[in-house]
Amino acid sequence: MSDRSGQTGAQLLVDCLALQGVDRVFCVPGESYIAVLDALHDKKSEIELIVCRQEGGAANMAEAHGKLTGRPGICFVTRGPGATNASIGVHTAFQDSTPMILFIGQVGRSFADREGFQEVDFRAMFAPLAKWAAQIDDPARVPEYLHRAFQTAMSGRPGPVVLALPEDMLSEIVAGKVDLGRPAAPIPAAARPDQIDEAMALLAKAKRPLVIAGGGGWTKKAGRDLVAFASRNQLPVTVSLRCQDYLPNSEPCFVGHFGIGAEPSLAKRLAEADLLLVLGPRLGEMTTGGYTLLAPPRPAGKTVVHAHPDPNELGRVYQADLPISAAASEVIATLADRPAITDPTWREWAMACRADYEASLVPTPQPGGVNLGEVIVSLREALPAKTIMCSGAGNYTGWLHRHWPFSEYRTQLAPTSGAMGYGVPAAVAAKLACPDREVVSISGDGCFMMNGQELATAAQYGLKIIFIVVNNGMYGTIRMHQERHYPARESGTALVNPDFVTLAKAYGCHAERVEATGDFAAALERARSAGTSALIELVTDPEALSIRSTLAKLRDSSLQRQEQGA
Ligand SMILES: Cc1ncc(C[n+]2csc(CCOP(=O)(O)OP(=O)(O)O)c2C)c(N)n1
Ligand SMILES: [Mg+2]
Repeated sequence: MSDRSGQTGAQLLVDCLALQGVDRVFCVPGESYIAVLDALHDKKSEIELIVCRQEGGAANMAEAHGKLTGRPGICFVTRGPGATNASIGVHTAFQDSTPMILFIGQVGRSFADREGFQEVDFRAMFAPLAKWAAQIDDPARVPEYLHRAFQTAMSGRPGPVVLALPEDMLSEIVAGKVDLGRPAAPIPAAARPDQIDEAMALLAKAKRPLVIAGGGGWTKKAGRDLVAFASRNQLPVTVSLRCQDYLPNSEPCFVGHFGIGAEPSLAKRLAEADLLLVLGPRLGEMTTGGYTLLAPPRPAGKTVVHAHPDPNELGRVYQADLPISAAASEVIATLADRPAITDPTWREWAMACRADYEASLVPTPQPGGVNLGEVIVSLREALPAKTIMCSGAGNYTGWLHRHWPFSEYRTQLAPTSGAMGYGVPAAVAAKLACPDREVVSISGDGCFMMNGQELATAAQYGLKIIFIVVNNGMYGTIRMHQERHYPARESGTALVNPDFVTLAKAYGCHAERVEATGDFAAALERARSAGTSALIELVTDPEALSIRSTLAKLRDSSLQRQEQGA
């Protein structure tokens, strides 16, 4: 209840959220923070409260909101069980460099450290998962913590912040008028001009340069600047895992992405390149083929220019010839202003890289009635280029990543963290943030069941999303690893699924099952014209194990290898 002689910690907190421009928060309620829910009741016209069905769903939605908007996605959950459920979204925000703030209701201060009901030390629990994890013990300091949380989430390498809120702190009244502080804003971190000179000088000496873009803090302008810089210098541009929407894939400079298991042709180009211009990504396990395509610390025969916003990342694994501690967007803007290199020697190399990429776009034959590659081609023929594609983790994503040409920044919502269960909640967050855009969620049968309950959230808020479930009756990715290492010994990867069509109908969706590629386009049209969300179940053959191999082929080659004692 509000007290006109002062404000509660919870009211201050909600006022600070409004000051920071927050217009939507995601939650699963808990008795530990009902004072915040009450304060939100007074701010309904400014801040929309989205109530979810599981904290994993809520945290993923907040993470997706942060990805989409560049401002921290906000999630409220309760102590122990709520926070542990929500931790998946914090991990994804950390790995994906997404601004996000998770608020956790906590036991009252007078119970602290007694292992009160559901009490966990969240500073310790989230220490390796968040950029900053703290607890607000004094309601008068709420504005200070909130400002720092927003600033931290967006500055340098963006990421998640976790703030624990003791229950009694939230209801304590702070007398008098409290200064709520300033709205936070990312602080630009630019490169020194001489570093840009040096980068251009190194580039001028190269024969086979390759740009790798990615990482957090990207912007639409960064994509435009990158296209301008790369086109002017005829440079081939790749992107790191699930950063495919950083520049329009139709641009001739775009030559593919380092997915989980990069296209062999792209891996070969990485091996052949003599200069890497790394603009934003970390050069992590996925981009480097498990640190084999690029051997740390100084890949032989390669000059490495590495721009990253966090100086702690530079030199961590790879010791670049030219490390630049600056935001990729700033570095690219400056590079784009420099005069073009005259007569670059790598023209043919760049064209060959693009030709490799274009060849990979053509769907290959697949066993079974539904060819997922051709389904993605149907999607791209039917849907607007600005459709937001949301996915989680699993082999099914291989076809999406390969055959959907991303058109502009933030048409892709997918976890670099490789977390399953992301595609459904991300689509809910995307449709809420962008009601005029079409939103498609693609999940495997395994992935879908991890957060499929958020179909109820989509229904509750009247959202019209297309959910595609690729049902191969297994945790296919793990089955693939099994067949590679322990052939013909399936264990723990087969799934008996519910009837997805009936399940979706129970959530109020239009729903259909598709068992032949040729039936998909018409099913998609019916789904798009339905008045509600729609689910299309694609029944795929477990033999269609990945974009590159059938189950039988992989098993046979593994058995053969075993026989040869390799
Ligand atoms: C939350 C989470 N749990 C487990 C894993 C390990 N994992 C990666 S892919 C995968 C199977 C995905 O299955 P499905 O969604 O059906 O896609 P498929 O590989 O069959 O196409 C599993 C279990 C993970 N990445 N994330
Ligand atoms: Mg599956």
